Amino acid sequence: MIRMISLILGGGAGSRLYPLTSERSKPAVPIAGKYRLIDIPISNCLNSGVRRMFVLTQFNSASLNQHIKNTYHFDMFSHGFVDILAAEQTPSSSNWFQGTADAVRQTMHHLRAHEHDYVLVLSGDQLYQMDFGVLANYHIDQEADLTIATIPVTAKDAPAFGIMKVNAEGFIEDFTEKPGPDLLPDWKSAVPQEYASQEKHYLASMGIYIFKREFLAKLFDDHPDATDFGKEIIPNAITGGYKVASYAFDEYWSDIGTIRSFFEANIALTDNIPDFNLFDNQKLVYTRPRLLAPSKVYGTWFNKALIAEGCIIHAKKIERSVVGIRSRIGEGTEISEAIVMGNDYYETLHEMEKAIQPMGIGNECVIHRAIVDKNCRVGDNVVIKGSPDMEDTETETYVVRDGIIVLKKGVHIPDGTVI
Ligand code: ADQ
Ligand code: ADP
Repeated sequence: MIRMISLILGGGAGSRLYPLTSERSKPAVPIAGKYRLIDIPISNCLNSGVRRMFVLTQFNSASLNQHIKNTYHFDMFSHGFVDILAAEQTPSSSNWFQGTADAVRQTMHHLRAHEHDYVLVLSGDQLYQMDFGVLANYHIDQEADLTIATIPVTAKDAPAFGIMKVNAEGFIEDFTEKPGPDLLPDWKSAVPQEYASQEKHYLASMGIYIFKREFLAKLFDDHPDATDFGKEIIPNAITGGYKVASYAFDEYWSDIGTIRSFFEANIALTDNIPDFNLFDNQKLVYTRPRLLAPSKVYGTWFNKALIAEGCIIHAKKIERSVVGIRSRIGEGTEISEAIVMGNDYYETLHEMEKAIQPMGIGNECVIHRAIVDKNCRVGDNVVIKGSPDMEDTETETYVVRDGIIVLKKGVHIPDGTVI
């Protein structure tokens, strides 16, 4: 029995997922039609037998609280919990989490009440399935002070990650956080052939760390000003001569912390055999049970689509798209390469008649390369077509990032609008 507590880093101040995070904290962002980002690391923990989790977030939103409270119940014998710890100050206050390590440092006193030997630190914005029991056993076998999960990446991707050099025994000898492209050639590693053939020559940190309990406390004591794991704590641990091991992960793993990566990871779920498997009996992805009716469809042509529960769909065509819970889509509408997040509730017929536009997507619309956040009211004959050559921009109702149009939560898009 490995006594381990996990800390899930739920998001910093600068929000790369804006505008999806303008009204909710990052862990509450909906993904894959019916889940929320936080369900991914929590499910990985539960599937690995880790039942004690803290979610560290800059602010605590009502939807995150409700989701956690209504989803994760533990019986009295399991000693399990998912607790949200929020830095509830303003961005100018010094108590706001200053970085990933600072968030963990400020949380340490909550851990004391719980027996544990290891602390598992996870990011809240990644899509992957990992057995943390295997990771912990590797950490123990290596007799490491700290173990970092790693994966090979290409030169194009490397500048977004912590990159390391690993010796033959599996220990990290050198580490640099987000190296500039000119420094990169020095950081190439010998990687297995399967990765070399994909030009993945750089060993990247996945931002998944397991620390010996006392070692983490010692690092915080020795470096009282350090606020970030990648920039300060990890390089310090290595130069300090401690045993920092690399755990080579070789399954699917994707960062979903930007609009583009979030969009691509969602759309990739519609592949014939997606890299991330939502249909696995052993590795369930947990979320809130909602008791929604089955989706109703009228004459729609579907290809590669993920359709959540409770939808009423009259559309003409839905292709390579994710359609979230309680979506309502009108006649003649064509949706491709898009994420429609759905609605938080149903409107009554009376409410629909009184509204400027009922919630959902109207008739004869075209939606392509777009994300429609929850509760939007899109009129008839609306065209929303993103394309890679569009400039980043923001209006009152939408944001464009990397050629993807993101409608803000709950906005009204009048009949005939073309974006
Ligand atoms: P990044 O993901 O760029 O790199 P960072 O922005 O620090 O690092 O975020 C790590 C995780 O912590 C994310 O889930 C983020 O939302 C969350 N987070 C950030 N600041 C936080 C705060 N103040 N409070 C709570 N949560 C916060 C890191 C490592 C790299 C590694 C990549 C892998 O630093 O070395 O390669 O992760 O994705
Ligand atoms: P889900 O997990 O199904 O997405 P949530 O509970 O997170 O649902 O979100 C539903 C949100 O919608 C809640 O904040 C709830 O208060 C809100 N809501 C429910 N019914 C109505 C309604 N009739 N009008 C306005 N808001 C509603």
